[in-house]
Amino acid sequence: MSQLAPDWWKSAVVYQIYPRSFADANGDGIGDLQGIIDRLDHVAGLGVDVVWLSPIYPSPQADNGYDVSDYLGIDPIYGTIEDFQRLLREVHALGMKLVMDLVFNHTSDAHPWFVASRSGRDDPKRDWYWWRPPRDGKAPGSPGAEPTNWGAAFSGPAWTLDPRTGEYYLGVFSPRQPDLNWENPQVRHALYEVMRIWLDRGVDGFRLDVINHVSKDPRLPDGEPTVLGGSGDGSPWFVAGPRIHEFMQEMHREVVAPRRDPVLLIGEMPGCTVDEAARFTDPDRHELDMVFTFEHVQIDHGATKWQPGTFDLRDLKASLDRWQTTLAQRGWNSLYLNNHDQPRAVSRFGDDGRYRVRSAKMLATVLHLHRGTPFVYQGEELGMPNAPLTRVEDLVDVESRNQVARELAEGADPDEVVARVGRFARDNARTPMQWDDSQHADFSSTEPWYPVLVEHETINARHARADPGSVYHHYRRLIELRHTEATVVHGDFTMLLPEDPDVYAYTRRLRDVELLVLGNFTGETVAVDLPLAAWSDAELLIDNLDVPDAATREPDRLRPWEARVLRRRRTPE
Ligand code: TEU
Ligand code: CA
Repeated sequence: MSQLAPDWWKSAVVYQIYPRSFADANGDGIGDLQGIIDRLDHVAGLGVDVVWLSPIYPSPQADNGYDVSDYLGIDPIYGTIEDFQRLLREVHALGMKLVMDLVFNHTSDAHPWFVASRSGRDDPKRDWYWWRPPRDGKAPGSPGAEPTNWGAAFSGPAWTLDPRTGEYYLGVFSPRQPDLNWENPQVRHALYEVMRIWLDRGVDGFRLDVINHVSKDPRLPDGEPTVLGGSGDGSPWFVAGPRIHEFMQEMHREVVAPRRDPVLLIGEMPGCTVDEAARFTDPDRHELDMVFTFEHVQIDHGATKWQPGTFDLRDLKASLDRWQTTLAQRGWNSLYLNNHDQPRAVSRFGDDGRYRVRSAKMLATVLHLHRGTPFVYQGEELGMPNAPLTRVEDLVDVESRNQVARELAEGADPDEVVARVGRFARDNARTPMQWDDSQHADFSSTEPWYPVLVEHETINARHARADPGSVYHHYRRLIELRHTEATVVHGDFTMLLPEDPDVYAYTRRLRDVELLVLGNFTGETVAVDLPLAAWSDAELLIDNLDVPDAATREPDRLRPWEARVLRRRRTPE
């Protein structure tokens, strides 16, 4: 029997490493496993419990590794399997766990499985992917011959003609990422074997990339035409498709149930509703432990992420409250505002200018005191801001690059397109980690694959760790609070002031302890419309004011970007 409680992850904090941009030890300008090993003290110093590695498998890098050509290998740009085993030993020696990122909705088009599948209609692996003849007997390649009208996430049609066999294959993200056919049990069992092998190598769990996309409606119906015209929205036919829960329960039964130790399963689920998440994370259903949701990171999008939208704190509160409330009794939340696919939160929701440090701490405080497992994305603990995306060539990610190309082909103005697409471009969060104020921020000894932010001269890990008032040490204190105050992990959640456009306020309660969490999401001093007199004898657990401002703190007003967590004991009702 394992010493670990099955739900050990409820009091854990996860740190996400995007290996390409973390640390380059061999001087080729690209992050690698030895670089991670060299910097693990930075990660462990936060007190995090789990390290999640974005993909490090062999890949043509069409989507920076989310296009896998060998699920069991290590891409030479990151190192060798021996480097990986060393990294795993170091992570475990520091008392942390390691979670791998499995991309099971699709492989790379260079994966041997797909190479075989496309070689001929009679190949034994033909049915490992989604192949269909041209629609309605049309000539292959003729307009409208694609089997459905679906668009791909990274632009263009979701179906690609393979001239050799005159049939189309499905890639809901891109032609370089053909979707695996989970209707085929051979595919599912091959993937479960990949999981078993990584578990036998000693890893502690998996982040499952777009795992709610793996069950498609086999009828493959057309989607409603999207705002972009032409292509249809196929997502109703593959987001949480007809067999998704059957597949997740089978995965759990085949891979997790037989293991002695718990296996952490985090499902990334674009488009997942809170009711679906309740089903995926209900422990009695034996599917997943938690899901990565997208609802709260789409509230400031327009009709799409490429159309201008506005941020309203009330929308963020409504979304997070919905997820906290629905999953309160059964299921579990992941908590994040940053990752490799999102702009930097301090630029998006905070102030990356005058109040960068304070607003980064406020965002972290408000997020980490929710009920759920917090995720810290590399650089977030330094308060790293967005990248300066001012030229077309600054947008190198496949998603943003394709969007810009499509709009320029339609005659759009380059400066306008770059400014608008750059707002939510994934490139924002993929600038190299900033270790010190030297030329390449000590990320690499040579020109990095992507430019280091000029701010690295003042925003870097060396400065942060030496400064008790840094964002880094604030994250360390928040993580310590999660490990010491049971109310943070197990307390209930009550949103306050849902209609207040400036202040985020909620309570957490467990038996006789009550926490009040306050965050000012503006650059102005604001009144808190709550009966705070009742909290006058409460203990200040954590805040983000520097000493002078703290000395003049006002009980019922919050300074610009101020965060405040109070704790009091109360007689349970
Ligand atoms: O992302 C899933 C996904 O849908 C996001 O790409 C999202 O659509 C967009 O980027 C943010 O709005 C996962 C990985 O995290 C991402 O890096 C991969 O590109 C994608 O799947 C395909 O594997
Ligand atoms: Ca390297």
